[in-house]
Amino acid sequence: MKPKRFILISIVIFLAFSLAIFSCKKKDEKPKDTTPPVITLLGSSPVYSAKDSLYVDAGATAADDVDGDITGKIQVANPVNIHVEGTYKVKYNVTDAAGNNAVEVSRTVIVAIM
Ligand SMILES: [Ca+2]
Repeated sequence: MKPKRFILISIVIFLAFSLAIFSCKKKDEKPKDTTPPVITLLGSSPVYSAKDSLYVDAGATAADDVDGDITGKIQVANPVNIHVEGTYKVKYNVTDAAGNNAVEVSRTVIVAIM
C-alpha cells in the first residue's frame, strides 16, 4: 500500500467516526427551552384594603411549557404597608429551569381609610 493512500484512508475513517459520534451526541441533546413561563394573577387588581386591617394577597400561579407548574418558584415582592394609606404594587416574577424570565405581573393594592 502506498503511504499516500494509507493517509487518505485514515482521514476518511477518522471523518466517518467523527460524524458518527457527532450525530449520536446530537440525538441525546434535549431541545433547548427558550419559552418563558407565564404568570397568571389570582384575584383582582386593583384591590382596596382598609387601613390597619390585614391584607392577604390572593397570589398568582405560574406555568411553563417544559417545567409545568412552577407556582412554588414565584418570587413575590409585597411592599404593602397596611398602616400607611397609599397605592402599592405587588410584583410577581418567576424563572424556568432554563433561565427564561416570565413577563412580570403586578397587582395594585390601595390602602385607604374605609
Ligand atoms: Ca420554558
